[in-house]
Amino acid sequence: MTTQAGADLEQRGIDVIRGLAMDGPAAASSGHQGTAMALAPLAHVLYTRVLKYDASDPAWPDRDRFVLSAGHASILQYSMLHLTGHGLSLDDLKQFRQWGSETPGHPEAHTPGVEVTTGPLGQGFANGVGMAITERNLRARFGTEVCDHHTFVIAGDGCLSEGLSHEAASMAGHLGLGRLVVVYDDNHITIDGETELSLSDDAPGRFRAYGWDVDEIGEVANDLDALESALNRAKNVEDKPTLIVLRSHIGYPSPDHVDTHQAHGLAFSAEDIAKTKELMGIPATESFWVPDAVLATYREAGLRGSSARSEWEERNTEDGVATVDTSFTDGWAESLPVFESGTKMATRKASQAVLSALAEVVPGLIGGGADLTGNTGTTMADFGVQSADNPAGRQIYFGVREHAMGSILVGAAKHGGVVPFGGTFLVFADYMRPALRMAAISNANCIFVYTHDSVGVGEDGPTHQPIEHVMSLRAIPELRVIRPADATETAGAWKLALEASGPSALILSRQDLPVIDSSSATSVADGAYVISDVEDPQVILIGTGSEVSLCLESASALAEQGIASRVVSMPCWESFEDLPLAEQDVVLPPELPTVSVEAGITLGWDRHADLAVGIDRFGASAPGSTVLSELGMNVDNVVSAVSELLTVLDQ
Ligand SMILES: Cc1ncc(C[n+]2csc(CCOP(=O)(O)OP(=O)(O)O)c2C)c(N)n1
Ligand SMILES: [Mg+2]
Repeated sequence: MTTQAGADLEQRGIDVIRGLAMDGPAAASSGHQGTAMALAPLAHVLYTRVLKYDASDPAWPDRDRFVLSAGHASILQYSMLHLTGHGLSLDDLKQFRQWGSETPGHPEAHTPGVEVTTGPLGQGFANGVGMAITERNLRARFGTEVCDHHTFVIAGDGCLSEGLSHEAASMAGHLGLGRLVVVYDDNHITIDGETELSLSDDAPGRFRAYGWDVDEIGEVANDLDALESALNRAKNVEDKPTLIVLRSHIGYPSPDHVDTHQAHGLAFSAEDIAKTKELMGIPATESFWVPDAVLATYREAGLRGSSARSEWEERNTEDGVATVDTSFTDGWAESLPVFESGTKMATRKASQAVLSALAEVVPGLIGGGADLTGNTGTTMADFGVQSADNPAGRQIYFGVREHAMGSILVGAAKHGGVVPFGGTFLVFADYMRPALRMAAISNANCIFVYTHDSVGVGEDGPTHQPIEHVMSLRAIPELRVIRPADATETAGAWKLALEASGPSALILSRQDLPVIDSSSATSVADGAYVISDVEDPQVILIGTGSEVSLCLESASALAEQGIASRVVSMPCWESFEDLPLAEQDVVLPPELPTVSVEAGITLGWDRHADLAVGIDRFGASAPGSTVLSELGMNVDNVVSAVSELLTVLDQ
């Protein structure tokens, strides 16, 4: 039973959160108080009555996951992390949105207690689906002794409007994904104004049709017990995800701005803030007011999971080290396959062979394709298909949902305990680009498998032939883009992706490529290496992927003309550029002219090459080898480009 004094203290806590929700944005002269204020009771209930966590160890693997998909309301999450003792100080709150602070504008995964980086609407929703898939999968495979928790998401009108949430909701419904609880903050307001300007979905009906459990709890945004019972009921739904539809009032209890779109993000004036605080009965002109009694109750709540955590640790660690590694087994890299030189194999096929060889020894690998599973070599034949009936299945059929696949991988990676991968055609990386960016920003260890990597795709034509894609992926900071030259380098690419931190994109061919004598799996980690050399090279040909063998052929043709050339395979710009300059110079001595050859746009190649041979137009429908050759990916064209460059340099 909650006593009156207890109830008063809880209400005071909520007032404090609402005060902080106004003070943070006011101090920064930017930020979003409206939803943070309205949802203060929900956050209070989550952190004091529902979530399983131990603030003294925000990384405890078996904690409940909480995702603020409506990331603009970050001040709400920061306030809770401060109050519950996750390590954010009151000074951190005062530094809201300032350079170098732990309280950036939108939640970033590096802040302790923030599970995923959110802000682009819909991402957190889909990340939550990825987390819930992962939790259920690990629970089914390793038991509740190891993994036994829930995923909670707060999503707003914006999140539910984005196509991404539709994809992810459809997938979660299909999978009967229990223990995923999404609270829909149904406040009828977005930035432009009332939702009726642009949105008239029947969201509950839509989610029911997706196969969700839907609970329309209505006008209870300030009713702590109603919120608690809805969350606890939803938490116990094991066979479906739950959408709790909560009618809230943005900006509540501001006397002037409640239910207005101005409450969303227009900073309240000092007067607005004072009036609102007065109404709540807290010091009207004191900023960042947190009385000791309030702090003490939240700090106590912050330890609510501490005994569960220590029991978990007793079961699952020895001398502080985890006894079960759900991701890797010792010596896994010894299982990487070796490919016979002289044979021919598409790198997508080689990638499938690598995945098949690693699946047993890298138990963390879970994933599949977006309805192109066989085509992209992302089959895990012997490990079961993920479904409501078989949550232990490691093969995930993502369906034709590239964007959700990307964000689910990010959620899975940030959940931890798995190494998620997902495949589609390279050209469709565009459909999931926002997720790639989020993977990179949040350093998520996921592997994106992109096949059919050039106009070599052939007959499907220009809509299916990537042109600008490889370079545009390289433009994303912190994303490792690896385009192996052959099967051997493909094994090296997987090793690099699995050992490195952060996301990797593997760029693989549809067409067969020769397995090159001198290619090296280990050198992939260096990003670029000399794959064929001569005594005194006059020029260096730099190739990636399928164009490395073209460079080798071109080097032979150049030799016949008396031009001595070195060939460098450059599977990964990012790794190469991480090498000290002196080591880069050994591969590409600055005094030697360089020509790059890549079946994609030339934009950007001036970084490493004096002349770029590439394809700066859309492709065409014809057999792949024809399109490649017609668009300049042939020995004659490379040889004449080199001759031209050497002539110019001679003048
Ligand atoms: C993908 C994306 N598009 C646009 C925005 C800019 N934006 C931030 S919040 C918001 C809409 C807010 O509506 P809602 O989700 O209902 O949040 P509320 O105003 O109710 O807090 C928009 C458009 C964004 N963050 N992400
Ligand atoms: Mg809204």
